[in-house]
Amino acid sequence: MSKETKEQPAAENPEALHKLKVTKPKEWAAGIPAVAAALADVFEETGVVRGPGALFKMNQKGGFDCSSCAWPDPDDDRSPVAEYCENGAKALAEEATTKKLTPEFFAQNSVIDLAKLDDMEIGKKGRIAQPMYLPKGGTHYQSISWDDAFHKIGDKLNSLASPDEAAFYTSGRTSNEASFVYQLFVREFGTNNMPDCSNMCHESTSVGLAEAIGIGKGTVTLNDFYDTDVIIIIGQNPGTNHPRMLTALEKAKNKGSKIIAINPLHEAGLMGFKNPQAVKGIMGITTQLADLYLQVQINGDMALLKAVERLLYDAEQQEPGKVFDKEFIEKSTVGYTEFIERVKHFNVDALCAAAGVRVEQVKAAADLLKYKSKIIICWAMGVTQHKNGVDTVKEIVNLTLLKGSIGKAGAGLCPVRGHSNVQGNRTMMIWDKPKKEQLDKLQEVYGFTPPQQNGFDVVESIKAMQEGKLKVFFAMGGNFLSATPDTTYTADAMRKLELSVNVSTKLNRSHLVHGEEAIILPTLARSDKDVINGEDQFISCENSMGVVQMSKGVLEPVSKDLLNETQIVCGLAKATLAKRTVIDWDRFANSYDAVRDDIGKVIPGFENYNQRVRLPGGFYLPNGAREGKFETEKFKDRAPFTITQLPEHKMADDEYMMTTIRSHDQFNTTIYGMDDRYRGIHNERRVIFMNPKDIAKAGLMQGDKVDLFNYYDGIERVARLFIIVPYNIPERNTATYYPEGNVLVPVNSVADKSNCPTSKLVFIKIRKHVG
Ligand SMILES: Nc1nc2c(c(=O)[nH]1)N[C@H]1C(S)=C(S)[C@@H](COP(=O)(O)OP(=O)(O)OC[C@H]3O[C@@H](n4cnc5c(=O)[nH]c(N)nc54)[C@H](O)[C@@H]3O)O[C@H]1N2
Ligand SMILES: Nc1nc2c(c(=O)[nH]1)N[C@H]1C(S)=C(S)[C@@H](COP(=O)(O)OP(=O)(O)OC[C@H]3O[C@@H](n4cnc5c(=O)[nH]c(N)nc54)[C@H](O)[C@@H]3O)O[C@H]1N2
Ligand SMILES: [Mo]
Repeated sequence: MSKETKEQPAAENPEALHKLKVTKPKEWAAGIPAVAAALADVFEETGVVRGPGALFKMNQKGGFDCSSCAWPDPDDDRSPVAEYCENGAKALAEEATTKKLTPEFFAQNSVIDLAKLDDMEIGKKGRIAQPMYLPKGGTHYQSISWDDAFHKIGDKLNSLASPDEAAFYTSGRTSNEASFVYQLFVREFGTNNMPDCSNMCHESTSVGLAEAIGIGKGTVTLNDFYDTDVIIIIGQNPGTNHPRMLTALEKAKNKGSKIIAINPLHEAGLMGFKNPQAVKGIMGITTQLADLYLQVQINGDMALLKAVERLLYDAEQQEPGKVFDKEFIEKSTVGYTEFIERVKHFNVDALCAAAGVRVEQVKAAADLLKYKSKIIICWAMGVTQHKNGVDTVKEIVNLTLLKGSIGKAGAGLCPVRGHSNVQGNRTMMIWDKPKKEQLDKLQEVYGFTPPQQNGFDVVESIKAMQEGKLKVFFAMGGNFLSATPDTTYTADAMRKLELSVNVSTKLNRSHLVHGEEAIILPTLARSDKDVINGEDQFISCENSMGVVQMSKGVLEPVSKDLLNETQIVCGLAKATLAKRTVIDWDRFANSYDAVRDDIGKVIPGFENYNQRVRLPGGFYLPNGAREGKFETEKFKDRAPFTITQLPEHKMADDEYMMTTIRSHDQFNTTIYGMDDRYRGIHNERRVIFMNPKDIAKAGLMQGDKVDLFNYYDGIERVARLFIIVPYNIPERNTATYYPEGNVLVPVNSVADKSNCPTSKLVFIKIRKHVG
């Protein structure tokens, strides 16, 4: 065998180091450097005319929705020139690039050679400009017509022994319209195998909130932030991942709200903010954000919440009726007596020790909350990506219920979503566990019988690929290989597929680690003009607060050979289902209005969709919990208190907890640059943040090169070549960047009930790197 056929395309970023420079971490976020960094990116990637012009349309009424995160836009007073952030601008630069990947590019670069590049280099190559096909045994992608691509996929799907041998993944950027037709096609084809990025993200939130308050979504609106007394931010880094949230926090602070941050790292964006869009920020004046910073241990959140509950209970005993909202508890909850019986026995000292936070600090937090009930609790991945993620979400609800901090202005639950339409995807039934009434509705409206049994989620899909139960994997966006846990295992699983297909804007590693045959289908990005039959079109998305809004791209697409995602689904549906379909796919492909009409018939809350989506600023979806109505299945209009367990972590002397985090220069697996400015890291991603005492105890030094490893399920997993960076992080806690750390996250290490990989806690050991 020649070397080329023996070697496999690499599953990971190569182990190669750049020239790391470490500076002092920052104590505030945004400001002039942020805007400058963003504009430099846009200019470089897109040319002066394309980028900045498009930026002004971002997040404006009638403009396009930034694809970077799901933070909402202000309902009314949007900044006339700029309602974007540094990272939104970087996201735009990344997709609006004029570089494109021609068939010649693929002829010159083998798949194996492309996989030797690092993730940033792969992504920066340019936009995919035409459908590409990698035949069985092939070394290079070659161009293929849309028609041939659809038929190849359709024929393969039809050759399967069962529709359940295929899985259809979704990343969270897909519009409501495309999501709806996608799930409709997949269900008419005959499977519920619809894993999505949510399974690795806020699934613990969706599961926990559905059980606790009757809806798997948050309850606050943006205006609640301007009418609240205390905002608690747990396991979320808004300065990097939701920068526009800082504007809301600043406004809340100016109106007198207090902020409590709970995080093992001192994140710049939680400490201070210079608003680049206010004169004050341009002058360099910083707003202090967090009034109290609780530097918990990784996964110490549950212990901390319980300690706060116990302190509040004591305060309530001293001043009955002043601390807990007894009226609300009586009227709207169940299980208080049993719950409080446990709280009475909580030991504050032991809980604070388990949380890794000093008792006085926790008392200060309880004091801030004591007489207040306008409390908003925000959270993200630091809460959900844990074995006990669902329980921690429910403990957050418990605290909210004690205080009556839900169902009224200025208060409520605020899980901050990631991808710009991840919440909308689920509303549109992108779900491996659809509810019976949802499936019945499809049957009623379309007349076919949808599959009834649950499908595979992300982790189940990976295992099913390994076991040969899945033969075709189709991804609507995303980068499945690099986003999922256990990179080596997952790559091995993906190589066993007969066909892997990715609908994509840009090249990524999931196109390079492939099944026997592979196809890449290029699509329009959010900022691209979408023209059907000579008319400019718009799509719509749902943000983190349940607002559905239109989004209209403004840039000329880089290639004439791109289809929008809805057209791709319709083309594939026709090629696959042919005469057996009961749906008029051409009607959908030719008109988003037709799709929206159907959404209105199937999905609750979307009545008159076409009319309401055209209102400036869009419309709010119904949300019972927001009005204090808890449509829980078991407890009829009441929210239950949940009794949760405290997680216990036993570590060997040479073991550490490791969490995986995003740098300031990435969007998930898309790497914009090698810096993490706020944390003082420059020009390198293969770093491990460690407490200086741990470094000394282990006989290591700053700058040492190490390998990280663990033995879960009796398998050795090794992440090679990381550089030690001393950092302000609790002892025995460490952090690495995602996706470099993913090799260490075992596929079987998942959250109870939500099956979300425990990306925020794996146990590792550290040894010096040899060689
Ligand atoms: N620019 C940019 N924006 C993004 C993304 C991006 O990659 N880049 N990704 C998008 C997506 S899909 C998502 S889901 C969100 C993610 O947004 P975040 O959840 O903010 O992102 P992470 O970096 O994963 O980690 C969040 C924080 O959790 C802390 N943390 C880690 N472990 C723990 C713990 O055990 N307890 C507590 N309390 N904190 C902990 C980390 O220190 C970090 O500050 O952002 C979205 N927006
Ligand atoms: N260790 C660890 N692992 C994690 C996480 C973590 O914190 N730690 N976070 C998890 C989370 S929260 C998430 S959400 C997942 C993310 O998982 P994914 O959503 O699968 O990953 P992304 O990196 O967001 O996907 C980026 C790719 O999407 C494609 N793309 C971009 N825009 C479009 C578009 O408009 N249409 C189409 N069709 N394609 C497009 C581009 O090709 C790009 O390469 O990763 C998870 N994995
Ligand atoms: Mo996410």
